Parts: sequence; C-alpha cells; structure tokens
Amino acid sequence: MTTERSLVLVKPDGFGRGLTGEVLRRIEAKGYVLVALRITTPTAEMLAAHYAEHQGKPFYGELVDFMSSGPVTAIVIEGNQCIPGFRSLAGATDPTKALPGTIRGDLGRDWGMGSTENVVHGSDSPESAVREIAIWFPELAG
Ligand code: D4T
Repeated sequence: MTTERSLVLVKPDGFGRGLTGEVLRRIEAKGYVLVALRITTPTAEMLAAHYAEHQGKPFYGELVDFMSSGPVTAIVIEGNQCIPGFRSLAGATDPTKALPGTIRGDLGRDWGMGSTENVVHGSDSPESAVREIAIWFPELAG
C-alpha cells in the first residue's frame, strides 16, 4: 500500500478568482479523498517555513509577497500516490507552458508575474508533504 497525503494550496490568485471549487472538483473527480480544508491568509513565519528551500532564489521575495497578499485554501488530500498524482493534475510550474487539461494549463496564465501566480501548490515528495502539513495543519502532525 502506498496511501499517502499531500498538501495542496489554492494560491491567492486562484482563491481570488473563485477557483477553489473547481480545484476541489478536479481532486474529487480524480478520486482523492479530502482530509482537511482551511481558508487562511498565511503569516510570514508560515511562508518562511513552507518555502525554506527557495530562500535566496531571485523569485523568493516576490513569491512570499504574493502568497501573503490574500487568503489561500489549504487542503490535505489522501490516496495512493496522490503526491505525484496531484502534480500531474496541476501541470507545469509555468502556467503559460502548462498543458491544457491541467489545472494550471486550463485555469492559469501569465498576469505579469510569470510563474508566481500559478493557481495551486502541491507537495513534491512524501518528506515535503509531512513537513508542509505540519505547517498548515499542526493538529494533523505527528
Ligand atoms: P509548487 O511548489 O508551488 O507546487 O510549485 P512547483 O513545484 O511546480 O515549482 P517550484 O518548486 O519550482 O517553485 C515553487 C514556487 O515558486 C514560484 N516560482 C517558481 C516563481 O515565483 N518564479 C519562478 O521563476 C519559479 C521557477 C512558483 C512555485
């Protein structure tokens, strides 16, 4: 059994455009289970932890500013191989290059900030998922 959990975020662009329902629809239509859901505007501390691996990169400041610009929908999903599965649903990081049929390809575009506004986040490994779920849902950690 490879049941696992992933952290999904509907980023401020997706939340502000009313796309949370569409993202949830695609997750449920795929067959993954919704475990937890919260609408929150992340603190600087949460974002520093979430994006620790990107600190120092040229896009880090813009990314953190954008992510703290409004509410996000944080979601924990569950299912066998849901980590790579959700990343397939999400599509490429750059919404201009993301293929049609994916969340970023169908719902995202370049609004002037390149890959920063790309609708959703999904954990990229089991280790990242555990770390990220503890940031957004401390009550689920452990
Ligand atoms: P996440 O982690 O949000 O699911 O995105 P990806 O896994 O697809 O992409 P990533 O780790 O390379 O980038 C993390 C995050 O940074 C933003 N970003 C990325 C950005 O603002 N400018 C950039 O040039 C890149 C490469 C988008 C996602």
